[in-house]
Amino acid sequence: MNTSTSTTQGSITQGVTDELRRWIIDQAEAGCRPQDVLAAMQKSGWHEDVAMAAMEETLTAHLARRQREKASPAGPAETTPASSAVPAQQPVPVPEPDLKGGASWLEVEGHRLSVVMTMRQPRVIVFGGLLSDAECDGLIEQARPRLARSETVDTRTGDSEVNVARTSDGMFFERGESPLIQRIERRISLLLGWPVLHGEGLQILHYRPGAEYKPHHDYFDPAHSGTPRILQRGGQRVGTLVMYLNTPEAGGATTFPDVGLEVAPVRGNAVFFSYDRAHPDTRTLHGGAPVVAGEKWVATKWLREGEFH
Ligand code: PD2
Ligand code: ZN
Repeated sequence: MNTSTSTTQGSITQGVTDELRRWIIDQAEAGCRPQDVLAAMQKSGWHEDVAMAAMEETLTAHLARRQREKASPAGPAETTPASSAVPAQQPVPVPEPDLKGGASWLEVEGHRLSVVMTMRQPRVIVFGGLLSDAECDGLIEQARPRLARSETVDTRTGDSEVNVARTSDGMFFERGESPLIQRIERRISLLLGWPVLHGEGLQILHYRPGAEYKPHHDYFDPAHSGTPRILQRGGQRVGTLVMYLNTPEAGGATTFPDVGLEVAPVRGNAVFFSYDRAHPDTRTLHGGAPVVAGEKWVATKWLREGEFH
């Protein structure tokens, strides 16, 4: 007979059997994505909250066990890293513009833009003139009255929180919320070959002198317990497009420390990068360098694997 290993009186995972815990570990070690494991559990009748808690509890305990085994000389020989409890990272399709023939210009529905720079690993592309001056001004104007101190997603809980690593003000537009937003989202979708519905709402950030965005990855860390909840809304992020809405007097470059790349913020230009796995090996660590003089406005479009809802 299977018995519950949960000892906390009243825990929501009390009904979770050892057999199910073993199955969760097997799925993780086989490389299944957390959202797929969660979906399978829900399909077989587990309530979402219970399934999520069971996954978190099981994988956290499994990781701790492996770490203890590794630390103890008497324990079994460790052949795989402790992080193997986290699903292995399988590459997934990512957004990518059609640059065949080494195009240095592209036209999207009559809007002409330039390809300023491309890099393979990490995949980074800088576009010139992605937005017109009027579009940059329009976004700033619509965002300004709605700015608040920027929040980032707390990957332990899946909630938003004010983050000291980001000293800008920010806001999110709803997807398609105005004709201007619709036009820009359609252009991005056609440019990158990625459905509008897979995009998060546009985020606007406003940096004052001294403000910065410390280096980070835009994908959600699979090792964090809140990640499965975040991934339910369209899966992982697989690409980022940062569009510059003005040109700061000095500073404010978007930096890629792993490869020593700095992209100067120039009004209307944009930097795109993609990541086919939620892993630092993608070398997509990036940050917003401190603004030295003037201010910096950007619009960010994050692209998910699936439909974002
Ligand atoms: O404003 C930037 O340059 C920047 C840097 C890093 C924006 C983001 N990340 C982002 O919005 O994810
Ligand atoms: Zn970022």
